[in-house]
Amino acid sequence: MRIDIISVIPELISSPFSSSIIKRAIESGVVKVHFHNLRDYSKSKHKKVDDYQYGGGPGMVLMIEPIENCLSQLKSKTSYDAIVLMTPSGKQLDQKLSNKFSLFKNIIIVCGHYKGVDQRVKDYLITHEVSIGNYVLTGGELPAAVFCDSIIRLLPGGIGNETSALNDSFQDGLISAPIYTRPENYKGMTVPKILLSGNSSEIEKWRDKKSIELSSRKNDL
Ligand code: 6GU
Repeated sequence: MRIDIISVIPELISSPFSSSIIKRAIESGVVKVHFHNLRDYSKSKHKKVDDYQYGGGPGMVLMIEPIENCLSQLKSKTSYDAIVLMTPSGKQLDQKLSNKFSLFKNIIIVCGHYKGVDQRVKDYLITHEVSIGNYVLTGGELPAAVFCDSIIRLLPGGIGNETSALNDSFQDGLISAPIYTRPENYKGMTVPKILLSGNSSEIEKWRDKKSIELSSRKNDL
């Protein structure tokens, strides 16, 4: 898979890609991530990428021109399955959306910033708008890193244990059951007996029951 990420602050987004599973996936060639600084695609003297909004109002708006320049340059060399804008008004990310994107070969992610982007970017250049939840962040960089992480860990060879991603919480719409490791008894806090029983069908039943309980209580504070 190839992911191109366009941002006004590319350094804000690159660090999550230099550690752990994501780093290994990149090193093994499972995914290639390219970062592009939007300012490099501005044709103006001062590398301007944003401007005031027509009709008045606070905040700066990302202009269409540098975004279009960057996209057309990328599209002239590679064919893309999706061009995503990270924006709080987009479709809320969930496991199903990550699964869908993990099947794509090449994608572009544009990070929104400031007040937002010129509507014509959404109307003419973008294929999907994605949000990571109902709260506002200062830019689309952290959301893009979250989105990429959730995609990359699903790629074959992108995660150590091949079956692990399929067993994740949410893959079946449920939270995984509680998990424990040694010691069996830590200062009086014990591991549920059933897990030590060796009875795999009973263990599976217990896990299913816990998983349903946890899922129904997930949003209780
Ligand atoms: Cl994608 N962008 C911003 N700026 N804020 C967000 C978001 C995206 N998703 C949730 N909040």
